[in-house]
Amino acid sequence: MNTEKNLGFATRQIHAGKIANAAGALCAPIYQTSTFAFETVEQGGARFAGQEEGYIYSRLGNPSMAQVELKLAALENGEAALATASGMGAISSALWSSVEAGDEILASDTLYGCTFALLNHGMTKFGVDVKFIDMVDVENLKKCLSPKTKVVYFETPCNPTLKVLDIQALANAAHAYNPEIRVIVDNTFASPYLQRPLELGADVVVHSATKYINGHGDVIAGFVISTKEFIDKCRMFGLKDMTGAVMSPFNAFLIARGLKTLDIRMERHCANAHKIAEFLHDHPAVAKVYYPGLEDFEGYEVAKKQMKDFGGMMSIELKADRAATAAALNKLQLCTIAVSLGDAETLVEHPASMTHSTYTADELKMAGISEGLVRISVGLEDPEDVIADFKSVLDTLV
Ligand code: 3LM
Repeated sequence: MNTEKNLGFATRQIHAGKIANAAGALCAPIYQTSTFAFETVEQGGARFAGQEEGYIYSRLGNPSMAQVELKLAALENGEAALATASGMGAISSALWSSVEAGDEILASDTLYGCTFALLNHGMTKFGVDVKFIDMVDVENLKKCLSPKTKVVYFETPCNPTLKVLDIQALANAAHAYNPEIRVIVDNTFASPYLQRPLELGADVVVHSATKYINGHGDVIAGFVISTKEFIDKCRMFGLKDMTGAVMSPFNAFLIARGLKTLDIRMERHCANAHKIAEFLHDHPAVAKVYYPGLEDFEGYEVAKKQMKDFGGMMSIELKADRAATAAALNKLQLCTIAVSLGDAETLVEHPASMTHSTYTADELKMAGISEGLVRISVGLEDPEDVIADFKSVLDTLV
């Protein structure tokens, strides 16, 4: 489909990337194949040499993955996209395609735990310098930019404190210093329905499609979205040679299916989260609610400016100590204690001991992740039922 730019978001999430199939199946078939037949030896050689379009081998491309790549490019308003086996596969394929020994990455001080581990424990082993900075104040970024800086990397809202970073201001600052700096934004918490970093000046978007993009808690997957030039590099080097983190055709099928309802799921996640955040905000057992949609939250104004709505993620700190908090949460009946996010089920987890256990105690402090922080991925249930579940356990703490 080549008129995608003129179509609305809902239409694109359903129709973009449609590929023709011989039987006329409404839902694209699953191309469950590792390799593709060449008509001749010459044709195979021409495809390897890039002289002829066409599939070669599923680590390099496959129609099932191509369909969802076109969808993600259309939804994020990028030229092209690359499907990967996981969010970490997307992040590592993009980063290994961007830096080499001696280069520097400036990264936000609050990141998903494994992204932090990749940067802090992984890439530094191979001669890449990584500095973690608080990017709420753009001046902090400006002070750290240097001729060695090749990548500026951040999430917004950040996992797990929901810190909101000003994408346009950060991208402008990086590009004013050096237009070649690649600004990479992890858009997992917002999804392209709520926020599109490329439209705000970022160069690359990465996603854990395990979350809202798929939305049903049954897939691990990721995407990189950017210019065609960078995506070609990620595909033919970052993915093909460095990580090998290839999405499976079946997961591509599930993502195409999940994407059909992305907008309506996000609207419900946001509406539910708002009600739950307001309830928690007013509950006497709760010390603080971290939700960008609350007017007294630090990131409210920037979130309002760059997001369509405030998302389905929040964190809370309770007044009780860690043991009492855990004992109370263990009594939740409807909400599930689990990591991951963006699913139909409301999921509750403890970042310090789970998603962010890759941080040391000092690193947690630096990132503003307190020992007692509890993260909630608000699901699609009736919000009254989720509120009643929280009320029944929180009331025991007052
Ligand atoms: C989590 N997060 O519960 P995968 N970027 C962001 C993420 O939140 C994640 C990734 C990338 C969680 C996973 S913890 C073991 C479970 C902002 C994942 C990585 O590789 O698809 O898991 O995405 O916060």
